[in-house]
Amino acid sequence: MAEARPILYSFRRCPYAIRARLALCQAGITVELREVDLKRKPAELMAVSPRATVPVLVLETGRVLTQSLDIMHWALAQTDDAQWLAQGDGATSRQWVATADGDFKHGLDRYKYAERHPERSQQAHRDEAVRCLIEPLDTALQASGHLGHTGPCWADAAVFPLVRQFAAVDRAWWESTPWVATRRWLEHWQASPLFAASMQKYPVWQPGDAPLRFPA
Ligand SMILES: N[C@@H](CCC(=O)N[C@@H](CS)C(=O)NCC(=O)O)C(=O)O
Repeated sequence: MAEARPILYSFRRCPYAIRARLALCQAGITVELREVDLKRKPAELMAVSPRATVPVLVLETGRVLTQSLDIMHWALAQTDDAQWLAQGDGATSRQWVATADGDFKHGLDRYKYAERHPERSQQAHRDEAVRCLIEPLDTALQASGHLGHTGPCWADAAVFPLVRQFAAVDRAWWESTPWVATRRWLEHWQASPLFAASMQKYPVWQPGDAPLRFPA
């Protein structure tokens, strides 16, 4: 009989789903992954989470986690060998992530889809994102190379997928920028086995499909 596992509704490129998958991998938790087509959300997802954003984690108990940060913290509360929770000073880490998910994401979306936001130039949107996150992040990373006390913490894993998206909008420009510590930090995360495991490709889930394990 197939073993019951938590079910993760996910979308491969979504930065919030990436942070959730990073934490699940880091904690060594295996889930059943259901890749979602965001234009055709499955009824099963809508039934457990009416807002139906991804990621969503449905635990064996029936408890439903609909926020990526809740999934990260749930996973790391099970197993946290590298001390991602303890490494991240609570208030400071929460502030980094709040800025990344708030003002930075606002600027990132407008920089990435500048044609939909002609009220300002693409560069003005990019500058906004740089000012609120990239510059302070670079200062912090110059000191230690990560956001935790003596090593990476959950905030590194939560912020990194959004910075990855930002860097990818104009790779040549990003490579020319002076934020060496941030570029190095991004490269380190992108080259990590954890990220590779988190980015495995899955076909879009259909009801009745055989369960697919994540990580594979
Ligand atoms: N606050 C949520 C945000 C999740 C989110 O916005 N996910 C996007 C994909 S990157 C989504 O599901 N968009 C589809 C929609 O909003 O209908 C979290 O941290 O999990």
